[in-house]
Amino acid sequence: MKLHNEDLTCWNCPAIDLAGKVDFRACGQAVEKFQKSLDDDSEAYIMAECKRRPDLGMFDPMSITFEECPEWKQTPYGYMLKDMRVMVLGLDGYLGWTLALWLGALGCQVSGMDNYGRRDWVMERGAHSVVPIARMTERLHAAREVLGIDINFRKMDIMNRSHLKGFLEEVKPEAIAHYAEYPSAPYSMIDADHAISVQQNNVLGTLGLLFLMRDTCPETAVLKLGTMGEYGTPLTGRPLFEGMFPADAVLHWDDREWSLGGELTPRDPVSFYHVSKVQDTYNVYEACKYWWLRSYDIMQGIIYGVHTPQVAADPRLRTRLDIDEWFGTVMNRFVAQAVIGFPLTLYGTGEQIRGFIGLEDAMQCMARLISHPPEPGQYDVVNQMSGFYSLRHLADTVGRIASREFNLPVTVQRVENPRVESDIHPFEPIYSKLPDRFGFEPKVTLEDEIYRMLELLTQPDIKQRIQEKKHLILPKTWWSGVKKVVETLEVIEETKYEPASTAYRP
Ligand code: USQ
Repeated sequence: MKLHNEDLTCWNCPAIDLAGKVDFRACGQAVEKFQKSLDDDSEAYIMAECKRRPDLGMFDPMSITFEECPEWKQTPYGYMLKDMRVMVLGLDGYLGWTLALWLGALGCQVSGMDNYGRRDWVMERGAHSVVPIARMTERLHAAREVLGIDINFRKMDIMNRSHLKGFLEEVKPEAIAHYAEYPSAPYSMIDADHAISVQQNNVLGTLGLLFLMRDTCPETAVLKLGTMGEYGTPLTGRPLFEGMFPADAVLHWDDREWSLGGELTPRDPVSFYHVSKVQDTYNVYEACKYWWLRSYDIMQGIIYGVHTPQVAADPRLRTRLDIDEWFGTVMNRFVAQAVIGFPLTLYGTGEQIRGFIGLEDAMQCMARLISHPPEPGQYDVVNQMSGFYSLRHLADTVGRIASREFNLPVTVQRVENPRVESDIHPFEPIYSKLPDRFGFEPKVTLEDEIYRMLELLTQPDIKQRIQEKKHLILPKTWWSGVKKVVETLEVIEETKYEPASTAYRP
């Protein structure tokens, strides 16, 4: 079967060395020359060297494909550079830790940094990860002992540019996965101090990183985690395209027409956290334009789950799972609530629709994107999700599996919605790029992952940790600034599901 990236050439490869040979970073004319070389047989074309194969000398970067190059080897997710050096920023988080192990298992040389911010912010709110996580030294030790993965980790803050610069120069990453941001909308809405630290860290941290990449590793691709929430939920029902309008989109006004093809689509973020992600979008977009950096801006749907083969290999390798109102995402919260018999908290009508993706599928997408680097100067956007559902559907699915398979009685409650968001809205996300261009096929169904989460969270020690933080489940953070706990609007009576005739197993 044809691999999604086999026809890419050294032009996309991060091992290419263009510095000094193509001065397109400073001068738009070189772009023209390059275009010309693609269009006709004129003498103007780009020559490059390979950092991994200096023996090639100067060569035409379009002349060797990934399939032909011995530095690229086959993996389940496409050709991947041998021992590819991938740096994970925010390596201690829910996604960062999981990705580090996933890439290590694929044979990448993984490095990464973290300031342990997530541990601190969660502790500041009086919460904890209900899946206990080991200290970093123990995690690294277990990764080596259990999986044979050596991770080059540094404790570091993304805002400390001189430290990060030194690390980038030392590692010379061939791809960067950037998760080193605050991930929470409610946290950013607590008060001015929280909103400011979220925007400072997210926006300025990313901006600083872009400058460092320009100066230390301009051929490296950055996979920047954005969010589907950047688009909001436009009430017109306009499709949520993948970052940019498709080529045939047209603006029609006053009997005139203009092409919108390739322009960034409107953003309508839904919290100060989501605003920080929109600001990142523009900063990354500009950096690709000014300096020919390469980036995939990943508009990820709401993530859920606890399972990958690596994090499940040993209790010390597990990734964190938050269920409090600030750091718990809706699915993770519903499953934890079901485990302790807490009525599932639907905000407002519960008819809100969102895109979702399971942890393991998100990791698959990241591996595919890393193996398929953008071209120099290419800023591209993917909507990373495997399906979309109403929150009520999610609550119902959790209820069904929890009661049928785990004999847990489940009640659902509608509570006042502390957020400013549309309760009832159209939703048409477009998410075809990952399947069409990068070969992504979701592997984990909603039901499978809910089942696996229930298996883990019903373990007595974890259940006990959920119980301990039960008082942090009902939200207190109102977008309006009001200070009170939400009230229950309606209790939807216990949903009874007969036990399945045969046990459900993913
Ligand atoms: N919600 C409930 N009950 C709950 C918690 C949330 O009904 O107990 C509702 C919210 O009102 C919202 C939806 O569920 O309509 C999603 O809320 P969430 O807290 O799961 O997710 P959100 O705040 O949107 O943010 C999360 C991540 C963020 C990521 C985003 C993807 O925290 O990092 O960017 O999901 S997305 O929503 O697609 O933008």
